[in-house]
Amino acid sequence: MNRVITLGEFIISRQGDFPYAKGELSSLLSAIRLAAKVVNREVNRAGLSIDILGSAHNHNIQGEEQQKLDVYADEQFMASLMARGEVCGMASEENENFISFDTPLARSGKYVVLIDPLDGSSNIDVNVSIGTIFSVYRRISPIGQLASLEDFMQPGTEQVAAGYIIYGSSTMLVYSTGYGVHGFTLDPSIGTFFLSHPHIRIPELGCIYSVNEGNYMGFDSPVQDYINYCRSHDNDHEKPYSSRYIGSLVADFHRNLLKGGIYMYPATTKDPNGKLRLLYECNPLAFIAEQAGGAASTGYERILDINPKTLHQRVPFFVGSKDMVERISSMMKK
Ligand code: AHM
Ligand code: MG
Repeated sequence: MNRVITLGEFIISRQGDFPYAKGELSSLLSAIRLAAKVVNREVNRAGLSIDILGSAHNHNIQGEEQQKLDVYADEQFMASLMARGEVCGMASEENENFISFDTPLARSGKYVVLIDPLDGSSNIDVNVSIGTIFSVYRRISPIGQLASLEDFMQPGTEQVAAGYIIYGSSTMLVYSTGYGVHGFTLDPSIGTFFLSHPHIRIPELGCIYSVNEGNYMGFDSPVQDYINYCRSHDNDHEKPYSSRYIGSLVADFHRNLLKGGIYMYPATTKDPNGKLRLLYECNPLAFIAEQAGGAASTGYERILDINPKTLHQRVPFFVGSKDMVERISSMMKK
């Protein structure tokens, strides 16, 4: 009998990819899977529960208003990761500093996790898809000690795993451990993720561009030129590309990953480093994009090569189909 493989079965079947890991990475991914299901339950009933909808009346380190679900998701992922003992610390978009898990079990953990627990959360109240983005690194500090800043400040090339969960019309978990990209869809009736999108490959050339065009006047002229190229009949598609921008990074990225396209959050005169965070948003999605045959760049350098300077560093971000990212990068370098 043919049965679709579950995420749990898939993770176990791939343990051989990491002979050094002895199952710890599998356990870590299982912790993320569990927290994703808990967060998914709350996201799905967000409109029903006055306890969970709306603002938490706090601001995160970037001065942005936190939604109650941001805080809830952050706590769920942290609790789930802490319980397993594979992870010695976590850094989150929601917290100013990284958190070392100070238990004997966690001190012996080999990994750190960086996470945007609920990206696009300003969309929660209007029922638009949102997501979780995560990234896993091997620690640099000695096992047995508390996690230290250097564990979190590694270039994206050092990621051992990265992925995202999209809470959309269906909920999916998409991840890579450096051996291709695989997508799993949650069957909510039994609470199990099933392999629905094995070996995802992004088309090398797409015809979708995703950018907040309200910022057009503040973009550098090569970015404006590229947008005009996308809109013109004289592009490689010989008709205007489609403009699609949800304003929810995971949803925009996911669509472009499957259909082919480019997501852009460039520098603007107001925000010279763009809006998105290198460690929580750009690196994990760049890792997924490259693993699927795509590319990710600031326009001047490969995202994964950047040596981070601060935990909450922002960078301009162009990600998606390889030919499209290469085209805008070559226009910016001229
Ligand atoms: P967040 O991490 O505070 O949710 O912000 C990130 C979000 C992305 O999901 C989205 O692509 C972008 O911000 C939208 O920004 P803008 O409204 O400036 O277009
Ligand atoms: Mg975010």
